[in-house]
Amino acid sequence: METADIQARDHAHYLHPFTDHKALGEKGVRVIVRGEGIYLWDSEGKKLLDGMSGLWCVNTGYGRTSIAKAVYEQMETLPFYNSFFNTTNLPAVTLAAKLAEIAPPGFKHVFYTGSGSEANDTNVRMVRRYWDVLGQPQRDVIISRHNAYHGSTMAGASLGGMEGMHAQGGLPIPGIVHIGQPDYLSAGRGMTEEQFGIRAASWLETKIHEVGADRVAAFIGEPIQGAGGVVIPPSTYWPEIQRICDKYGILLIADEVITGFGRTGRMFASELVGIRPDLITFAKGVTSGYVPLGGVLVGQRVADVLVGQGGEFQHGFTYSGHPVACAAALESIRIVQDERLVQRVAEDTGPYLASRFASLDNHPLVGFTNSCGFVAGLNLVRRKGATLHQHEWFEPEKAVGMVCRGHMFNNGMIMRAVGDRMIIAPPLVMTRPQIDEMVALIRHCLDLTYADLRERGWVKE
Ligand code: PXG
Repeated sequence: METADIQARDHAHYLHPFTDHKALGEKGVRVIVRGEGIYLWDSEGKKLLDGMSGLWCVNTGYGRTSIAKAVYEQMETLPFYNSFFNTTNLPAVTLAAKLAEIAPPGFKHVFYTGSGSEANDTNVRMVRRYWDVLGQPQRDVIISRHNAYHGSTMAGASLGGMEGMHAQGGLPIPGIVHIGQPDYLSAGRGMTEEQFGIRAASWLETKIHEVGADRVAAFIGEPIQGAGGVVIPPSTYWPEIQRICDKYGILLIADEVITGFGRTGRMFASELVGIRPDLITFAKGVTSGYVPLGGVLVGQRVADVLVGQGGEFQHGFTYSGHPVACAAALESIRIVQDERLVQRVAEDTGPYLASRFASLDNHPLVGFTNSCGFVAGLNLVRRKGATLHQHEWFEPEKAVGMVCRGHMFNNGMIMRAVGDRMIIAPPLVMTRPQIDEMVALIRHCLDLTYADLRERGWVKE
């Protein structure tokens, strides 16, 4: 089929996620047809370097025959059976034991879902069930953060702090409240990063008092915010959050849908930022995105109540513990372990990416760069000031990030724009020479963006 035909069919029938359907129809959709390693090809034969791992998920890279084989063989043997009525299946059990082995200490149980959103819905139901069983049903409020992303189901979108999502469909649902995000760039003026970390964590304690300490069930957060623009909190933030959760006895949920399975140079980022969560949300990288799978890792404290005290938790999905998805996960995790991808990101390619990415700091359009393992971001700046908080940023209406993203894509580089912050989360298999190639490509596209913005008269020299 010709690209134009595919585009016409797409527009006629396919409603895309988070998309202005009318506007996309006018532009024409891009068609991705093939992937290998860290590269993709579109229907016109154009090669693209995928700096976003699909959508933060293709951690082991494209074209893994062994995952395809594992999936094929499982489909032949047993394509599906449910886990509801006193039944289980081999891949689901094997994966559960594997997850218990690689999870932080104290995590022995898993509840499977089909996605990260469903996993966060599960969290809402599970923490409320936990407090019910303990005889404290009034503890039903979950505290989250503005600009968080926790999915797009009713509960996922409610936990998330995206204003645009809340505005459509009467969200958040009752019992979910939000505090500010630990974003030093937008809220840390006049403080050191460390001071700001403590300040941002103190908003949790303030909110607990506002809600009433005996009403708060849990706090949820991404160790590093992903969709919100790779917001890497100050090192003081998470330990202080942990201290506050402990002080009031509230459950801590780490949403590791993006940060799980090696992205930050640890198997789970909770270990990196110094927290001991009670529940961990996962999805995406668990299967390297080859087949949908998500779930909740359940720590000792919650398991003791849910499992230890008995009674039915009336929750689950047809595809909870899907044998094919679990087979894909087992093979993806095997690759991560056998190829020592987590260690590589921690000790070799992660630090290399950090230093190469930081070299973009001297570009006239770059006001700030930072990274953690295999996530990184840079902020486009209108005019640089002497310090971070003296930079002049672009007016949001100009959507300069989107202009930059266009130049990136047209020149074979996939980088995501969140406002005027350009972010990457490359496959964990990316090598040093590929990092050089990527950073050179990003610099070239920044040059093109700069020239474009100068022509429009949007940059100050
Ligand atoms: N939690 C986090 C932290 C996520 O990043 C979800 C939950 C939901 O997972 P599912 O599988 O239901 O999509 C996510 C998903 C973006 C983008 O624009 C990020 C996600 C999804 C779609 C777009 O960066 N993350």
